[in-house]
Amino acid sequence: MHGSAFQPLTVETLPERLVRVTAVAEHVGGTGSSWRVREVGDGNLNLVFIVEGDRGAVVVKQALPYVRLVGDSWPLPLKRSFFEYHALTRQEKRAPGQVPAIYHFDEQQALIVMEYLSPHIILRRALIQGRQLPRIAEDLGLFMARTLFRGSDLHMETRDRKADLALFAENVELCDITENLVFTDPYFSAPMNRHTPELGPVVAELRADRDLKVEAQKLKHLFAAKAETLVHGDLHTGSVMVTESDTRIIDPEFAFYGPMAFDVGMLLSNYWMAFFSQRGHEAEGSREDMRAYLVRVIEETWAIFREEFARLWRTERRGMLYHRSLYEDQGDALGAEQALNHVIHDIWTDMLGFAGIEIHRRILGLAHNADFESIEDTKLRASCEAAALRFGRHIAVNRKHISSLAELDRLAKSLDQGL
Ligand code: SR1
Ligand code: MG
Repeated sequence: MHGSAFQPLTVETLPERLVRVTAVAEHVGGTGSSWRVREVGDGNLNLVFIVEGDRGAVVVKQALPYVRLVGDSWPLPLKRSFFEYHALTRQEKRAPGQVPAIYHFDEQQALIVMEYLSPHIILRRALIQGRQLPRIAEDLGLFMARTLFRGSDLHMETRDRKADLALFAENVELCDITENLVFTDPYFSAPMNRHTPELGPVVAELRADRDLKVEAQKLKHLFAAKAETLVHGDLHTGSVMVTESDTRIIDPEFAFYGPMAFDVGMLLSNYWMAFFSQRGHEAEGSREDMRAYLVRVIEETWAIFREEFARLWRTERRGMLYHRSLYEDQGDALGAEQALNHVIHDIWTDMLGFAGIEIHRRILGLAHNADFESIEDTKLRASCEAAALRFGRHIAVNRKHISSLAELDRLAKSLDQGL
């Protein structure tokens, strides 16, 4: 099938079309006719198949020329598969073992054949079920520090970084989705928006909030202009697969050169949304433990991120930024520490802004989170969402004046209790 025009796969056509791809046949084993194929894609954009045979299994992810969630009225370039492939290969180098192994990439067919992660499940589903995964804070804190630091001018040869900046700069349409769906649409009645009906008054309040709208646009400006590192670009809890002992990060098709704080803010905001949704999942018992767990995960993720970032700063800072000739080489290690504190402080401040805006778009925009959507009682759902919206507004607008997560833990708890 190499070199032929793009054709979407189906459960029926996949064996015949992939059986001659050595990497697939080797991992799956047997003949194509004995393969068991399921389509399991539940994301917003792509087809995802699990292919099982005598020897093993693989995942086949194929882009479609449109947004799956909306249909062919919203075309989307197949090239997102190319960006995903190149992001995965870089992430594997920068944070070894934390992304699925890639077995085969076909640019024309926009498909990636990769490791089948089993018995992993999507982190978002695990959190909705009330499962407390012991590894996520450490694994994701390390993943973010390593990929964000090592993809930047703090670490890379600037020629290589600029080449990657140019490569990923073409991921225009996926950035456009984020620019509109995350930073703009939630703040006016954009045609594809939707929200839980009982939220009407809160939504009107937020859309009339001048300070919030200014902040959202400042954050959009940062997102578009701060080409700092190769970000994952869509690092929510639906982009993470987990078991008790393993954490893998998937789906970096939104990757581009953007601000480090974007990935960190998106991930933490999804934990905060999981926190605010717990009240809607208490039919089978209190989720108090789960809320305490999520607060710990947020604190530990940030602490691990900071520590690992600082370690890399001290040991792998060999790019053109904050060059050692200005600090350590002059015996001024303290100067390097001072600069590090400034960099971390900027990430902290911007992370809070991105987190607040991400919460808003998941409740007011097109693409919602199952954490809230799976709460059937719309009155209860709206009360969880309203608390999250208020929290998001607070952290986005006041981000320069928030100094600790402890302060935010208290705020989250009191908003959740309707205080
Ligand atoms: C139209 S795509 C909607 C959302 O799905 C992806 O996972 C991204 O988060 C995007 O914003
Ligand atoms: Mg995705």
